Amino acid sequence: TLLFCVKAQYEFPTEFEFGVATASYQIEGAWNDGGKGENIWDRMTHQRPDLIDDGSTGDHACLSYYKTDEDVGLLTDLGVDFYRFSISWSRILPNGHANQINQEGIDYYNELINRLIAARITPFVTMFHWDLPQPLQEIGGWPNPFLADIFVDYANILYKEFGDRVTDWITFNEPLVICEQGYSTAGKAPAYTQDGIGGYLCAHTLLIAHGKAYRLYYRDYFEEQKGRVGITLDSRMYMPADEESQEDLDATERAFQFVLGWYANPIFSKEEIMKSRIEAQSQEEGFLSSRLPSFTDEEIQIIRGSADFLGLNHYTSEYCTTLTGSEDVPRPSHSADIDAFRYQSPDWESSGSVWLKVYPEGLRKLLVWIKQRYNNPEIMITENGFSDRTGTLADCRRVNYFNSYLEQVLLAIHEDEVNVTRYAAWSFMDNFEWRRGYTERFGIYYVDFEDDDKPRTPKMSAFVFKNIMQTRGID
Ligand code: PNW
Repeated sequence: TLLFCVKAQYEFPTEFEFGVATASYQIEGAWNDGGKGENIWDRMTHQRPDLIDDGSTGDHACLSYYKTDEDVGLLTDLGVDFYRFSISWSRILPNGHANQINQEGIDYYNELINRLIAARITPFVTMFHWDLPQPLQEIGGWPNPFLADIFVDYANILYKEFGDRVTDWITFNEPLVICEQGYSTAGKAPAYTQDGIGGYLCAHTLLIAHGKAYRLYYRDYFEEQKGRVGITLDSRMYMPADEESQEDLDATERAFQFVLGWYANPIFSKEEIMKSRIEAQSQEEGFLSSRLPSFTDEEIQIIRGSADFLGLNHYTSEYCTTLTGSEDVPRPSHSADIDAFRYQSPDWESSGSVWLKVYPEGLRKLLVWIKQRYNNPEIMITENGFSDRTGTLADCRRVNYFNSYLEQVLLAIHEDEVNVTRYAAWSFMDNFEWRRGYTERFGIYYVDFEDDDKPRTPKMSAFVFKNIMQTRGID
């Protein structure tokens, strides 16, 4: 593959910060060590290896639980401003509840946080990146509204234990994936298939949990800790198949509203377009009330405005048009509620993941869309990255991906005046890619999973990323 020679005309502002991202279950390993309890990914990978492409588990993953020193050393070499990682709920609270705190888990994250700070790297902490304690699944998982308060108890412990040094918090990573894939389409643990119902109940609890965790911070911690709390949402850029077609424009709008708007509207705006559509669909389907639960006035007040920044995970884009009717869309379902046909251009470069096609301009367009629709919030790009299946160290295609997407970030900052302040590459290192196991690699460091010690080696993209951070430009 040839390297494009991109020389961007703009530079990243001095305050703009760079980092890399990971998630606990994807890298830590030590699944039953250090007093950790079982979570839903432990359970699913152990009981249903058929659901994982290579039948693998995150039991050992990158062994990051044992490599705090080494990993912070690599981050120091790389020269990142921050490190985005997630905390394993079951490592802190083995049974999910706050009655039993696992001190070894607290010690592990204290060590990581302290070493990061000593290396002048800001810890950027996600409270929940999909690894729900199994006992909380046994009581229904996120569709159970009581999980909101159980989550807030967990968040409280994190603020109390780590908040003197951690000032940048993300409550949830990608509620859309947690709810849609976890409870509706079986794409992620716990792999339930209550499409059109489970996902909406899950989202209802998550939004309340997020809002309450945010309010708790400002009630009990902000004065002393002076930090900020946000949420990370994932979205593709949605574009009309034909810009002249009102039907395609409407389909695009519905896709945005049901993916990004589902979570962003209650927090960042007052729009509530999903309500009327799901109400109407539900009625047609013979339900006695809407499949979308509604919030009380009090809950609306808690959720509205409950984020200091919008974390954005973005990888790829899609065109939208109307369904022809011949597609096999089940009812009820989130897809039928959206009522749009979404597809990717065959001209876009492919990757190691079927869903990930390269369209760099999509990132700039999405940033502008968010700026316009949500009143110019502070946006932190909390994930963006490219997969392959080989793990080659000469990862030119990943280098091209970062160069071209980051160039679009520069254009968004300088030409569109979008308030984007951080960028995190997904991922720091190759890791357990959920249902794809170890078959797809996103790392800028290669991990040899065949070797029991899981050694890391920088890929070309690590050197290029380091250069971008140092020079503040793309060359
Ligand atoms: C992210 N999309 O999810 C997850 O946060 C990571 O844990 C994961 O390893 C990474 O993707 C790579 O798969 C995504 O809509 C959610 O295109 C949504 C999208 C992509 C990735």
